[in-house]
Amino acid sequence: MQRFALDPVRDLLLIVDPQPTFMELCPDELPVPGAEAVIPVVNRILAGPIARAVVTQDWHDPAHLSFASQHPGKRPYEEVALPYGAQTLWPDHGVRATPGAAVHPALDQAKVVLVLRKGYRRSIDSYSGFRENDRATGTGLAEWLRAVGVTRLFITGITRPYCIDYSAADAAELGFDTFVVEDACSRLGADAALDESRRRLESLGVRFIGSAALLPT
Ligand code: VGL
Ligand code: ZN
Repeated sequence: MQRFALDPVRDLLLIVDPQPTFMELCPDELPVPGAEAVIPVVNRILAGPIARAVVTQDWHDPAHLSFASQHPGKRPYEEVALPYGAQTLWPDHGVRATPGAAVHPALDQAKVVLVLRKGYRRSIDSYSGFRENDRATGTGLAEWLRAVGVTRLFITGITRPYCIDYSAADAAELGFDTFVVEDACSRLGADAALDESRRRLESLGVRFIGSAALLPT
């Protein structure tokens, strides 16, 4: 198995949306099967040689347009057309400053040097940590990473094929050497959609690895 010689400046762990709102802890929000099990895997990576991490946090306006509740007659998982294109609708989740939107209390934040909130504009969703769903509004994350010398990203968290895969695609397109740590990511939806997204990511140069590649030998 390939193990990485990790550099304290160039290498960074990106932890996407490690929030109770996506866990069985919040059954009325957006529970993703297996999401809570990601936390101990991420903590194991954080206890290893990786030096720094960034957390992204879904931080939605209470009347966010990605919520089905904002579209009379629509139900979660249906799509609507927004000015920037098709938007999947979700149950209310990740509402700013609510308990479900907090960073999960069991996540070891010792190496977390930035928590970046996204999706806070009512009318634009943001799956990716880099660009909102209009694909034009930047979050500033790429510029921040470059400013501190990061060139290689290992992506973990919640959930494929949404916030993780969108973040990975943008990271690769923005020139970062990008790895998805498969066993440190939750999954939502059909295998076929996950496989199709994986193939698209691989065509962009994203590689898929296991968390053992980031642990000491
Ligand atoms: C997410 C759907 C809506 C995610 C966030 O974290 O993957 N998915 N908001
Ligand atoms: Zn969201």
